[in-house]
Amino acid sequence: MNYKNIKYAEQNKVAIIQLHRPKFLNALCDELIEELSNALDYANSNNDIHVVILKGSEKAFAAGADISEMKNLTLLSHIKEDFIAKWEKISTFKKPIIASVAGYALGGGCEIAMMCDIIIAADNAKFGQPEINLGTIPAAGGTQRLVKAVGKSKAMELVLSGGIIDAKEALDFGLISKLVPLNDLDNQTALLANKIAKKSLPILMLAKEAVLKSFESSLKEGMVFERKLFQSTFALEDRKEGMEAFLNKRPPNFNNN
Ligand code: DAK
Repeated sequence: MNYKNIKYAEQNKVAIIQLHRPKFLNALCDELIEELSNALDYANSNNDIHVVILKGSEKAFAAGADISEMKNLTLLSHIKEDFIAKWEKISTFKKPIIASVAGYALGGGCEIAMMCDIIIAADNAKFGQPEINLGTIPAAGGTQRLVKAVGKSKAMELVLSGGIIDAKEALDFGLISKLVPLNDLDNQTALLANKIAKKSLPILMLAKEAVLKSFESSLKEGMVFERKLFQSTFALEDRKEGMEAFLNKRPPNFNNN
């Protein structure tokens, strides 16, 4: 695969996608988003891949959508082409995806991190939705997912002021799951990814689907959905294997069946 703006690697059952546009702090140009979307399709099609890590550089996860590309867009061009479809490849990806964030995660960068299932951040990470400073507003979930992650007041503060928070504040508000020293970020992300990758792929995907359902449903609907997915795990060999392995005091040998 020949990518210009990202790097793709596989290690065991983990795909690592690195945003790689260092001159522009990984600003998310159309070509990068297209490549990212293709890499996710590839990771999805490979049944040996159980987990994806999305990362940037030490200085920037991504400093937002590419402002030089955006500046000439018009209302008509937005109406003619719905740019969000390719971005949503991340939020609709069915396998677990971990954002490993160092440096700036601003605007669209913060939004794609929030589209991932888990965010692990280095101590130099900075999060924000500075679109207001550019005379616009977030467009890839920044006004929606941020509220669910940090609550209304903090989300309003960030969206209305364009302010930036550091990793400690992001941890305090629940935007990220773990804060680690920069030099330990890759290691800590890999540890978690490898732990998840050992599980059964279909069960992982069902578990992810069940958790995501909570964003769109009442508790009652979510509970019904969870129960249906729980019941469906009983159609899988891996469910049988998991329980047998426990009772026989041995590690499970999942085969994705
Ligand atoms: N776009 C384009 N270029 C960028 C960029 C960006 N977002 N961020 C940085 N760069 C470029 C800079 O222009 C500079 O290029 P040269 O001047 O060297 O050619 C280079 O990267 C290095 O940046 P700086 O010199 O500015 O570096 P500093 O360390 O001084 O500052 C900074 C770092 C991150 C604080 C600063 O670069 C900055 O404020 N960047 C902009 C952050 C920002 O406003 N981000 C939000 C962009 S709006 C949508 C989906 C999503 C979105 C919109 C629509 N649809 C699906 C419809 C998202 C919108 C956004 O993200």
